[in-house]
Amino acid sequence: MPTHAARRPSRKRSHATLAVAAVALMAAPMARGGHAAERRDLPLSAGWQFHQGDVPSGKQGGADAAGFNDKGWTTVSLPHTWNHLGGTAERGPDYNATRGAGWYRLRFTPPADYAGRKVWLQFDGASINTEVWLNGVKLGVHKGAFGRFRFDATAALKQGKVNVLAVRTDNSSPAVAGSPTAEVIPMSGDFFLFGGLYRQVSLIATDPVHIDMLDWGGPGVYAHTAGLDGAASIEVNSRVKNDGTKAQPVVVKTTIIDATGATVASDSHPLTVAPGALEEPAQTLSVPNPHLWDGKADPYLYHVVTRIETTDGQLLDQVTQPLGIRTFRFDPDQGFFLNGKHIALHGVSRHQDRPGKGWAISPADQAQDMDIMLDLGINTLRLAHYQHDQAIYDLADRDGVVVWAEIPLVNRTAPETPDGDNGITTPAFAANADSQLHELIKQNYNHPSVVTWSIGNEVNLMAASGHGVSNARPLLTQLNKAAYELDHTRPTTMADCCEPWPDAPKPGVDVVAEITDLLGYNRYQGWYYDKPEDLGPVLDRLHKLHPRLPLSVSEYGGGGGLTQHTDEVQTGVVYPKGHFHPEELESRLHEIWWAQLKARPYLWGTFVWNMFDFASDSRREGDMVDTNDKGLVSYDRTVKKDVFFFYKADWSDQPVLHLNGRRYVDRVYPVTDIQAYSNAAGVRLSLNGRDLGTVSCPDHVCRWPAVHLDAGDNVLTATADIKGQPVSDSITWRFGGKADEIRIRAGASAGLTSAAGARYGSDAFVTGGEPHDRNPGPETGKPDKVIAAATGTPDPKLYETYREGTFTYRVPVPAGRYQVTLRFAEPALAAGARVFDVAANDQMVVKHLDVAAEAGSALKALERTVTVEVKGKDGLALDFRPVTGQAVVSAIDVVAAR
Ligand code: GCB
Repeated sequence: MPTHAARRPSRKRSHATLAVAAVALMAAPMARGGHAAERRDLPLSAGWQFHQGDVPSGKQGGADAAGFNDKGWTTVSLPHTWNHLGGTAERGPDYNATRGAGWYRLRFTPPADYAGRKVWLQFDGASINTEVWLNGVKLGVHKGAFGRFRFDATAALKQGKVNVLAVRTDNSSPAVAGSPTAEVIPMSGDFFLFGGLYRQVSLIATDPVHIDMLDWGGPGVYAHTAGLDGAASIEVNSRVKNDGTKAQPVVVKTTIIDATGATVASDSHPLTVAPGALEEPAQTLSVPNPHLWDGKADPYLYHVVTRIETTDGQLLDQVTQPLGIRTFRFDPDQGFFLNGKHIALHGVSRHQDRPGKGWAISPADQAQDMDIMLDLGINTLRLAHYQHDQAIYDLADRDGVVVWAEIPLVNRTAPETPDGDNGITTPAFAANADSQLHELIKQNYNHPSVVTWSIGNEVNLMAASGHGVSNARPLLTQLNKAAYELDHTRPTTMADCCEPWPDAPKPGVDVVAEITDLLGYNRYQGWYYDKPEDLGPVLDRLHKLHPRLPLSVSEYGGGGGLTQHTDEVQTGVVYPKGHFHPEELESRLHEIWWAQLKARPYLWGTFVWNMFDFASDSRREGDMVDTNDKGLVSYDRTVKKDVFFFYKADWSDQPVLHLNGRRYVDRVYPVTDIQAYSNAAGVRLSLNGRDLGTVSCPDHVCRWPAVHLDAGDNVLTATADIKGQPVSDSITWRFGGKADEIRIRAGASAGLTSAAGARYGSDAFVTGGEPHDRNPGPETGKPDKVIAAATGTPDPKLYETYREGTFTYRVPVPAGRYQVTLRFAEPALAAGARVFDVAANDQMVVKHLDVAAEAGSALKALERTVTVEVKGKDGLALDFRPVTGQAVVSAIDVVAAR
């Protein structure tokens, strides 16, 4: 098992402090003598009747009507979704990706003390469009799957009686003709939009004079640090609404309390609110000697408590909000500074779904996610591609994690045309993006963890892939302006995929850089395009292009299947949308990427795509369906992939020692490299008790090359001493083969067992040439390509891949006599186009071979078997030397001649 140190005591302390503060906050209003006027909040979680699909509404007897018979519906509790997909090899019987209407109905009796008060229905998030009726009276419609929203339920509510709440949610795809979501962002994206009441619903009672309940779902109290110079000057802007019929003189009492609950600043602001009026008092409070919110080093939290009292001290309403006093800035050359100190922000992006539950996750799930991310050692988090539940922003505040928050403007800046193109930005589309931006900013304004608002992700992707023109700048400019108006304290950002280079402009694809204050680039060098080593140079070029723009890498990542393994990374072909995503490749890519990112101090932040595997119904790749497998952790959160420990070794201050390849147990080759991730200076490895030596771990990667495995079980034990603490990790591999039998599948990243039961490992032990695979696997959403099979063999799959060029295999077999079988199939060329020799330990064994000529045509299997004597310890060298064109080989069997 890997060694996991207990959480640092300092974090434990901050949890304890928070608990004390919470008790103090709840106790405060009661100490004033108790009163019916206090705000009440009743979660409506249990006892809902649910129906998937549509039922008539809007006429007598419809499902919106109080008297509708919903007996046959299913009883559910919130949070809830009907959708179910992702995380499995095949779609199971409970697979449900239906998009459309889902109805919910609830009977409830309001508490007695709600009588005579304003009553509100609050939805913490419902997907995508939500229509709400109370006792048959329509309260309103909300469009957008992620923000909190409220309706005034006072007039429709029946006190002391059973009330009937009816809710129609609709997560129809915007792409369907006439869809009610056609102008509701996002238009598309690589994530599934789960439907339903997937967050909590509650019934809230307030006094008619209240801290505005209808301010874009926001708290109605907004605090920011206006000055920090010895003392902190905190400006608090509140919204006080009088829904009563009489003018009400009130005192707006705002206090700032510290983490122990002690008041450190207060201000009272008397005013009179006319009936129907909204007052917006601004108060400035001074906190002497402020204790700063200093990221993970010290995430110290104050709270702002705003009370609306009558002039004789009776409480009418109260709101408590987090306050972190801090300054931050972004520098285009030096990155991010918090409270004047540089912090290299490194972290992940996260989606909010889980297997079985979809988006309907619990507070415990949120806390577990944050715990796993903290264990990894993140100090920044991109909450992609939309507003997440309040719980996760609260946790980020508590734990000092710096947050990138964003709206779901993804892939497109306009509704889709019937041809699937990016269309024209309609007023309703722009208004919806603007309203989701209002919700995001208002609802999260007070979280000290949030440092930037993102107004979009890859908005010109469709245009860049040939689907219309992006026409992104007008909408982005408008949203950027709106973000400033809502919050002048935070810079804006966005994530860009597709900026054309100045020397290669793409008609119809806007350059969107330099609209927002900051920018993130989503980069997939070595996964979707280019080579992994290209990442750094591409970023340098972008930095040069935008020298005053602080840049981050908002996404980088590659897929990793837990059941898919390769013997030697990057000797075979891996298709990003193919069925084989070996875990080892994901690890290796991150090693290459991270070395480049770490060396570029101008980046203000880096965000791995993605923390967890997540559901995406357009995917059928790696070892799963409906799943994006770029997570560092499995969809169900139970498996930390090897690569998790690579980052943990660098980012966390816990001791890390993790042997890689723990899921590739049944080994095919008798000789293999062994690798561990560790932050130890040196790590010792033993195999079945035999010492394999101590190695250093440059960049946290420890390697023992060409280790000979034993027959049967191989217990590998790594040990180290990290800062005086002994740590160890142990795994067991099995080797069921023989030391003098090696079968190599050339050009392939996956191994294969032949029809006769012979086990081939993935391409290995080779230098030179290029791997090729004729079978690219699936393209998104389409059936797998059918390719022509090689004939004349019971194993056509073996001939789908090949190595081509001038290359040498050094097969690590012990001295002895071997039968060497070389397997070929000419991939495409006619006789005469390709002729080559093969030498075994410098002796010519195949001369002037023309595979197409000898087999009769291309795609026909051809074998050559030779007997070779191997002397000494260096094994067998097989040189493939072209005479005309390039050499090829599809498989090599080296088997002791017995
Ligand atoms: C991206 C998108 C993200 C995808 C990711 C991927 O650039 O922003 O939503 O999930 O690529 O895995 O392809």
